[in-house]
Amino acid sequence: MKVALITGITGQDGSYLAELLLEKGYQVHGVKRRASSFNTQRIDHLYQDQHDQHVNFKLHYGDLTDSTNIIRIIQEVQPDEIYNLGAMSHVKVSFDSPEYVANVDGIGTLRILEAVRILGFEKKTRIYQASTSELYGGLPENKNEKGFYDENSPFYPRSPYGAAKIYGFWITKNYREAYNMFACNGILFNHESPRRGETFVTRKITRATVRIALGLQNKLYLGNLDAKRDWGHAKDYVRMMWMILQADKPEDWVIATGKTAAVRDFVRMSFAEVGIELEFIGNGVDEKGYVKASNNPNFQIEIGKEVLAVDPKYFRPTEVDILIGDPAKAKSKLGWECNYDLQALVTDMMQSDLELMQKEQYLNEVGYKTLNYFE
Ligand code: NDP
Ligand code: GDR
Repeated sequence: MKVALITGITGQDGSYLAELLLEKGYQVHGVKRRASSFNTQRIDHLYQDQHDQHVNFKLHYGDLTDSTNIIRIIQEVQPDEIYNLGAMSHVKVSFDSPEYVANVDGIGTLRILEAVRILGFEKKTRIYQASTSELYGGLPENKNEKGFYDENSPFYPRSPYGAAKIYGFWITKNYREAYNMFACNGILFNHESPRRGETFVTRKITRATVRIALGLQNKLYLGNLDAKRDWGHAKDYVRMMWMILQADKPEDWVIATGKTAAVRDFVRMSFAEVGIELEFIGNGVDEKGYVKASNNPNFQIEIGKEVLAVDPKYFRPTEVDILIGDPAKAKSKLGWECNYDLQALVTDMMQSDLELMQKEQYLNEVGYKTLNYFE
């Protein structure tokens, strides 16, 4: 039985990856942080009675800022594969806590690599590092001749998050070259799902769209509607994480759909799922700063209701304007394909949020006021 250790197991990707590895017959260990309330919602369905001798899913308290803890867990688990997904992963928030992000997302990667080396597991343990399309920074001149970012495109990070992750990228590559370790970067473009954190733009949009349609929320406030992203489905991307560690040799890989769309398009597609058309004036907001609903055959919201507004507080000090990745290497060398296109992704997220919010609507109707704090 292969043994895997996942940092960031309570996050979006960690939860899908844990499911995939369990299906493949792995013993899965995960690092979770101590929190003042439960933080394992995404993996609760995988829980096994820890008193059972044959348990193959186990959680360990830990933190990427604590080397001794990382060394101890790796020593105890003796993993064949480590997936380092743990990170403070919100780009906007990284401007508020840049030093912490450097510590977790940058030095945290070093702590994993160094622990494997200190323990003498260089030959035994393969390492996946969660690198990111944020490394490219969206500079148009750095795209390849086909108009994409690929494994050879230069990096130019535009946030403390990107700057920390670029250290993680290079230290992973350096340990591969210096110590012959099977350590790989997956340069993943944005990937989303019904389990996406509520403050990333896609999930913020799908939640709010459903809540507006059900009368639970008045407006959706967003930042830059022009930003373009290459959005895929997390389920497709965690499959590629596993494939990267099964390859013949350690390399770095771009994972993307090869298509890009604006935040505005994602909004339009989400509202369309509940039968609401939006009136974008000249592709933006009206003179009062709003976008109105112009058609809603299925839900009881008034025509002309102002449902979307731009709030500059969501603008970033430096923005990544456009991302589009070239997954040609992953497709040709590892045979990776994605099953979800953007429409299928939006539909999946909207259906899931519709179910969730209908529960909330019911609770409201029977007298329970549900409050959801989210930015
Ligand atoms: P999430 O934000 O959903 O999950 C992040 C995970 O990291 C959570 O389990 C979180 O724990 C954990 N974590 C945060 N800080 C620490 C810490 N100090 N020590 C240990 N664990 C910590 O991210 P995703 O699942 O979306 O992303 C997974 C990885 O992939 C991240 O490294 C991200 O930067 C990277 N990435 C993501 C992309 C995407 O589009 N989703 C694209 C490219 C890269 P807790 O639940 O307690 O907060
Ligand atoms: P990103 O994802 O920064 O690309 O990082 P996010 O969904 O936060 O932003 C995407 C784009 O949408 C614009 N935007 C808004 N973003 C948020 N969060 N909230 C808003 O209200 C809003 N309005 C507009 C942003 O300005 C941006 O241009 C994600 C994370 O998962 C990273 O960890 C990962 O490395 C990259 O994807 C690839």
